[in-house]
Amino acid sequence: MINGRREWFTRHPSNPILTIEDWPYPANSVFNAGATLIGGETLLLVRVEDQRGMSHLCAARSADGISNWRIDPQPTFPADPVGHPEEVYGVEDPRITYIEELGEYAIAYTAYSEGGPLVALATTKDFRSFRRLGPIMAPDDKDAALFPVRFGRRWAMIHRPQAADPTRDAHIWLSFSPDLKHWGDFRVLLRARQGGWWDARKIGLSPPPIRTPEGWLLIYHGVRVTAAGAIYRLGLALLDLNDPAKILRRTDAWVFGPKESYEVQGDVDHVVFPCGAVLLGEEVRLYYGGADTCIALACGNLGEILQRLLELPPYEPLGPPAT
Ligand code: BMA
Repeated sequence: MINGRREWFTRHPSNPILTIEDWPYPANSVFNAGATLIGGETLLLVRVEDQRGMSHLCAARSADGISNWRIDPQPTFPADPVGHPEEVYGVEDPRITYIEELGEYAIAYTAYSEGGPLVALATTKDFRSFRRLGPIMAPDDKDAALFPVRFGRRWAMIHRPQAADPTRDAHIWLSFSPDLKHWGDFRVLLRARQGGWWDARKIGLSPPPIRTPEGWLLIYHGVRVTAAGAIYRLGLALLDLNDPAKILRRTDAWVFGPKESYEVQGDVDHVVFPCGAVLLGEEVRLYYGGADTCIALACGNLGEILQRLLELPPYEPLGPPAT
């Protein structure tokens, strides 16, 4: 209990579970890792920021998902600015979805292009060799992940476009594709709130949507801009299992926010930023970047989370703000 409130996610006592001290080669920071299960192990595809300020991805594997990480001795997925000019300033924030129909993992990641961050896609079977599909959303767009199944005949993806005009709000969008490469039928899925809300003006998907018997569990981040800088916290939504455009529930209060020293102080203070979650039985394991500097783990119970969400009143859509 915190302030009379039951916690949705509990921090692991060995946090932070990975820091730059663990890295086999020099770099600045490790954070915002994608996560998945492969060969009975947990694999994190870690965002590593090098000492020039640009990021690449590096795989870390562990039998228990907490300790004894085996980290690739070199970048696993370095940016390829020659073959893929959209990666000129690096690759960031991967979200991994296992697609059973293809027998492959799809990685939606941010490619930092000359025109700004955009969404790029790659697939892999083993996190050793990768096939790049290239950019799938124009800049600025990030915080993307695929659903693991088709709806009808189409793949679906969540992402977060952002207008160059900073006075415009950044909402979470849903889009569809017949072939994973060509995307369309764009629509706003979840709106940022307004005014003093913790998730006012700018929100984005955190880990990929999690399939549950009650619907798709969405863990998203909201950004509160204060006089001292931004605060990144997390909220939850539940989407209809057959129609992901339909929102069933959304929490009002945030469910997780920066509190511990490794979340409050780092390269970017007051940030919790998960890009990956794995489901081990009923346990939801949330792997998150702390203050853009380290990787930490928080766990929640899926049954309890769903029960608490279903106790909330049905979702009432937020209209566009009155002008
Ligand atoms: C967001 C993303 C994340 C980062 C966060 C806090 O816009 O770029 O990669 O963790 O800001 O700096």
